[in-house]
Amino acid sequence: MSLRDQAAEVLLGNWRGHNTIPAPGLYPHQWSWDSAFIAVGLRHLSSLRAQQELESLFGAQWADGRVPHIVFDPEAPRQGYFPGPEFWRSEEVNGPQHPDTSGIVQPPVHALAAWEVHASDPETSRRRSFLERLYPKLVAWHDYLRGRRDLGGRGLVSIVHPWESGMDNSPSWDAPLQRVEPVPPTEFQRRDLDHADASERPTDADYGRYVRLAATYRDHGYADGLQVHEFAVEDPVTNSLLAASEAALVRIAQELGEPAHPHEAEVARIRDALPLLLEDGLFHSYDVHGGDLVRGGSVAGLVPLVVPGLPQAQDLIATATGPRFRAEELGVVPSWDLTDPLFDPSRYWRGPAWFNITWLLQRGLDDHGAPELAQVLRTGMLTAANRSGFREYIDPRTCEGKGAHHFSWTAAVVLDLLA
Ligand code: 9YW
Repeated sequence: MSLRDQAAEVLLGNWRGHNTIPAPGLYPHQWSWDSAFIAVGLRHLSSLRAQQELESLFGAQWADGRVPHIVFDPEAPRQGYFPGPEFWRSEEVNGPQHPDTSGIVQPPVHALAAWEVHASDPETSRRRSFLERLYPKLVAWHDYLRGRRDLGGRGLVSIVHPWESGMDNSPSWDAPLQRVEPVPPTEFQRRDLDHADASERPTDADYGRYVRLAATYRDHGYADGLQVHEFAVEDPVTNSLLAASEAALVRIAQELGEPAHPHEAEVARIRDALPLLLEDGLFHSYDVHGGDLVRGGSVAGLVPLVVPGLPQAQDLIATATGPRFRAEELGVVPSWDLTDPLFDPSRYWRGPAWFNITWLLQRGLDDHGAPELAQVLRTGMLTAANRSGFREYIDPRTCEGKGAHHFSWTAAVVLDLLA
């Protein structure tokens, strides 16, 4: 079977009627940023389904504009995932008619995906008023982030939980997490270890801290403020994807005959604020409580390449191709600095390469005058998928597949690259 057919089989196999699960077993519900990447790939199989993927996610949007990081599938086994609906208790905020969701968010890549989905089949999109219906929801989502999450008052969005970064156990969170008292492992039951090797997953102590942060947020009725959030970190992925998504809103607004200048102004505003996170050719996170950058070598710091007109793009390209990430040589981009002792090639976001991030970077490279390197990454991802199948992540040095099998966004990225 061709790689394209195999990718299609994965995506269609993970379809659940209105949305696609990230992978069977480990991830039986709908995840927010997964759905955005999935929609980008799914549009090459069915523009209708790609639209539904985003519509179902935004159908679970909260009244305050937040888009939850998980929408729970009532049909999935109750005990399949921890923390499930009984932990988050979203119905206490949204009422019983609203779908059960988590209360935290993930990076805002959705407007970018919505534009790509529309652009690949404008006729179906217009016939279904896809953008007309989604646009106000996307605006409310961005307003939530801008309005409720500028916890540092510096014009940048803070994430309030490592899961909100999409890069759950990145070493970037180690220092800010130290303030958080872990919930003892006897008080909750992890489900992820039923499906994956403990050596590839976060430790119990980190998991206990994740549970503490989420429970505190819930117990404050999901109110946002520095007194609620012990963990408040300005993250380059969230902020640069917000800018890239505002750039997509410019196009969406133009398509709909709405004013585009507020979105243009937002792109410029975020681009101007981002250097607060820059040091030594890489963007870093900023720990709001500690009042300092979290210096380290996360691939998150290269993701601002997705921001149109980023003045620091050449510095980032030099860092990406230098000894810390060796992108040109490897053809994929490790999630953590290869020269750092914390680099671990098989533990999740502490070293492995991920397809969604490498996909974002190749787009950014094309936009910033580095099409050859972008092409190296495209070839690298396809070679890796050919060798290892549609795994959740890979060892960046050997391309050995790791984590979940039949992973949706890996298949989606491959479909997009082959289109
Ligand atoms: C978890 C679903 C999610 C991704 C995240 C990834 C992981 C969830 O899986 O987190 O249960 O640990 O880190 O980016 O959205 O694929």
